Amino acid sequence: MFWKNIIFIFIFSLFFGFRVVANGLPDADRDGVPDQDERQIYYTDPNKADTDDDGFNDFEEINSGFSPHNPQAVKTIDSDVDSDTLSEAWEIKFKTDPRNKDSDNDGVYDGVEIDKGFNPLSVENSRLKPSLRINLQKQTLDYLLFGYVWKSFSVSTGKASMPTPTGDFMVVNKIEKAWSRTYRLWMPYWLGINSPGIGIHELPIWPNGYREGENHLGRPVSHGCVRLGIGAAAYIYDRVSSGTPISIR
Ligand SMILES: [Ca+2]
Ligand SMILES: [Ca+2]
Ligand SMILES: [Ca+2]
Ligand SMILES: [Ca+2]
Repeated sequence: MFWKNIIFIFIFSLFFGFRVVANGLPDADRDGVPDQDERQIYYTDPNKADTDDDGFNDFEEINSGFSPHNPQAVKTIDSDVDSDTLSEAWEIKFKTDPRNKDSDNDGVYDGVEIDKGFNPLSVENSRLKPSLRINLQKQTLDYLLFGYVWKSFSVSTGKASMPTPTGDFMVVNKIEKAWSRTYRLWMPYWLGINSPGIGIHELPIWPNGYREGENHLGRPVSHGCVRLGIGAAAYIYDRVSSGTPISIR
């Protein structure tokens, strides 16, 4: 059976001028990674099976999570060949060039653009479209890009008697310093969601300057809102807009 397949592939290759394919797509160096993926996703050499000359071909390295650009045995998640603060694993997800600090040549490094919420493949100031995921059990808020967790923060959600609603929501308004008439305190970096009276905001501040609940993060003690720590709230506020989806589970 094995030899029958080899003979078949040989005859097939003769007919098609030795054009080799992977997953039905052209694969010039026969390493199992199609030419177009080598050019557009992995930035490996489509005409050289072992781009980094370490004895393992690109297909083997990519599929076992090792860097095809680094001759050392380094995982893509730990490899940053171009020192743009973005690991190769993330470069693959964003389809940025792991050998080029600034894939779109707009003067801002790939890792910096992504962390600031901008598209690293566009010289226009186009924004990435993040989503938020709140886990009530773990008391965490995840900030996701392309469905992957880019940042995760500790939160305080509603106490048992005033639980945070669960389901799929979205951001409906943003107020840099919102005032709660009910509780008479400030809620910095307010992100209202489409559930009445519920939002995501920084730890509240009383008019006398007292900051509520700095030790509450990680515990469900709020009145239903999702409280974020100092720094974390501003980070999220700056990167989401009306319409950003939020999952609360
Ligand atoms: Ca190939
Ligand atoms: Ca290699
Ligand atoms: Ca890069
Ligand atoms: Ca750039």
